[in-house]
Amino acid sequence: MRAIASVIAGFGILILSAVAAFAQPVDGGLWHQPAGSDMMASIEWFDAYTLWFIVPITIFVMILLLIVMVKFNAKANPEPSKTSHNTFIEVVWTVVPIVVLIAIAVPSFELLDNQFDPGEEPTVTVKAVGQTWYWDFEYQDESEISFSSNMLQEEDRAEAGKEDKQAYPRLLAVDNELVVPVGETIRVLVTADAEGVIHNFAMPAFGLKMDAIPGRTNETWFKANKEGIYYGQCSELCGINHAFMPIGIRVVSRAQFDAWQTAAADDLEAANNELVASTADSKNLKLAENAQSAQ
Ligand SMILES: [Cu+2]
Repeated sequence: MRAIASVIAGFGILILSAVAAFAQPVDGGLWHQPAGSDMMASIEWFDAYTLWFIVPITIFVMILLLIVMVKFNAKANPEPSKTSHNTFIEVVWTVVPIVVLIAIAVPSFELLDNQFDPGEEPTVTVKAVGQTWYWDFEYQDESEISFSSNMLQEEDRAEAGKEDKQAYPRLLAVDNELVVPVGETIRVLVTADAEGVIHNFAMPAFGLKMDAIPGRTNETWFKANKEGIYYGQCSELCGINHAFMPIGIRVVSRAQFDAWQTAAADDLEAANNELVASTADSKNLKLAENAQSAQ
């Protein structure tokens, strides 16, 4: 009963967090986080699509096994059949798997290809460098903004204006989020400190996961559908503080992004504080809208 209750609660939180656009893991969550990009929506579609093959095949094989166990055990069937060939069955069990594999391979390769090629020129390019144990972000444009992003310490919450634990969850919130504009293609160059170890830059809501390897630059991209704060974590076991190097991406409007970039070139902390304050306002607004529509 408690398990069921926690699953239901998990869905509740999932829906709530989708409304407030803070993508993060939830207690008792069973499924993917709500998709924050078309790429993630495609991955979810592919996940459901393959289940249409996996589930019937599993049930079919189980039924065959049960028939064999019941009908053809030594007791029920003491005189075994001496059949060694059956052309029809052999054709069927060759052709059907080929058809199934093609039906899975075609959308799978398409998805894989899309993950490497956004199909349009990115408007923002950011380099993400895995350090032991935090992330460095460097904007590859004339703003030349670069900063480190460390996990938010509990004692720094008040000063950072990040007391809201839904928007800034423990162990996921960071001091400086990566800021990007909504609805635009963001190129991410992923690497790791040359003296360091392998990390992985991952953002579940965007269907994003890329190894950060010292001495090598991997390229990936994402396009966020909705403004909000999205959380991911280093996803390659990298040492003692592996669990404490979260990734926070703040998706804002183009106007907010331009204002932030101009301000951040001078004073990153002031520019970030501005965004923290504006998100608090828009969140209150959203909650107010929900309360109204519930009435
Ligand atoms: Cu790690």
